[in-house]
Amino acid sequence: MSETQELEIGSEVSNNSIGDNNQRKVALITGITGQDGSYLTELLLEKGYTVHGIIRRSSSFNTGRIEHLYKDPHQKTRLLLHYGDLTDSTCLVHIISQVQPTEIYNLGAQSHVKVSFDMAEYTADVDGLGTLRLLDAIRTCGMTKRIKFYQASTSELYGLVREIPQSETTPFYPRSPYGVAKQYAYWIVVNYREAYDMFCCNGILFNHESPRRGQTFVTRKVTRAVANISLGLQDCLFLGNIDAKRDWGHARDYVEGMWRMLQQEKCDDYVLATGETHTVREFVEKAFKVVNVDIVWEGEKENEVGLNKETGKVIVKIDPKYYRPTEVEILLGDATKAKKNLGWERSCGFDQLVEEMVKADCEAVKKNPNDRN
Ligand code: NDP
Ligand code: GDR
Repeated sequence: MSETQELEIGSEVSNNSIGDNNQRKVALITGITGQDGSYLTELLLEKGYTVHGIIRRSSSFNTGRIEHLYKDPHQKTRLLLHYGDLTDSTCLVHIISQVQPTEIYNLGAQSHVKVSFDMAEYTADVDGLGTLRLLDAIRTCGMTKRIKFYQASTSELYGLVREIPQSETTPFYPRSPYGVAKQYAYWIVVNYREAYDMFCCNGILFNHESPRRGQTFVTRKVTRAVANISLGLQDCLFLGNIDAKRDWGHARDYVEGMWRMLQQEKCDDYVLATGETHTVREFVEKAFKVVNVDIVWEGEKENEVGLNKETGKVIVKIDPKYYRPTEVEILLGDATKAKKNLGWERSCGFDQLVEEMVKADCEAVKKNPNDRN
């Protein structure tokens, strides 16, 4: 990325007349370097948007997921990046006033549930107050009636199960500092919608994965380990609670749902989910099956292990260090409202998702065994 990108962005905006807001398609994405940010950027560029992203200053490159979309800002480009952070209100005001977006997607977050127990205050600051800062930046810029706002809400709000499946009307009971911070963000979005008549949506998204998923989330940790083990580069995969159940979809489907929420006449909150739930254990079995390894389980609880059925070698072990102080045992979403109002449905099934992720990791490991993306 170029040091001069902000200058380029400034000139992009001044060259464009703001004109009729209905004709302009300018998106601002926080969290553009993350899994969802990268898929959403692809989608919006395909739809003719100019996309601005906020990236954090980092001592190493953190733009790997959008590298394929990025062009030197000295050339004509519709993807422009700005340094900023959700903990820095001034930069948010500055970027919004410069970019004059028509849509903002707030995907930036400390998004790891387990890490939120170690960094509770920071998680609250970024995931909770960060959302407030962004909404207030819109107000400060006098753009409450000109910007549609998407908030990355989460099925982690449901936490301790009160109802299965979970829908927009299920009561919240978050079980982690991350979930609690996201609950603050959820309600501040609702409050600003009601108080200032802003177009703000909460997308209550259930887990969604892809080959671009961070490697410390369970699905990608598993698929990367399966690739490594099958290629003789790792002996064993260590996991925490393998009986947790999740409703896993593909990230590409979910970013389409985010965009659809902002294309409606009326703003509202929506669940996006597949309506299927699977244990981590099933995910592990399916993933090893893709490389033709059958697993048999032996032992109980912390002493449980997964053996390669053919060789008898232990390839999965439980390590309690990955347990969470409070766990979300089961998530299963009901996306009926999204289907009815947005015409949204997932297109990728569980088996297809697992296969795509394992195959992508096998390819990636063969190319570069040390790659951490
Ligand atoms: P990722 O962890 O892949 O990406 C998070 C993004 O947020 C990264 O771009 C990261 O930047 C950025 N970020 C982190 N801290 C800050 C900060 N202080 N200021 C600005 N940006 C910051 O998450 P996903 O793409 O998977 O998820 C996107 C959003 O959706 C998140 O808010 C997440 O909580 C939420 N969500 C995700 C679900 C899922 O299953 N994936 C389900 C439901 C909700 P960097 O690259 O520099 O770290
Ligand atoms: P989650 O995703 O907490 O649901 O949050 P994660 O993949 O981290 O965990 C899913 C389940 O797997 C269990 N688990 C392990 N998890 C991790 N990370 N590592 C392990 O070794 C391991 N072993 C078992 C967990 O205990 C859990 O039950 C994700 C994030 O993307 C959030 O930002 C998002 O809001 C929610 O999904 C919906």
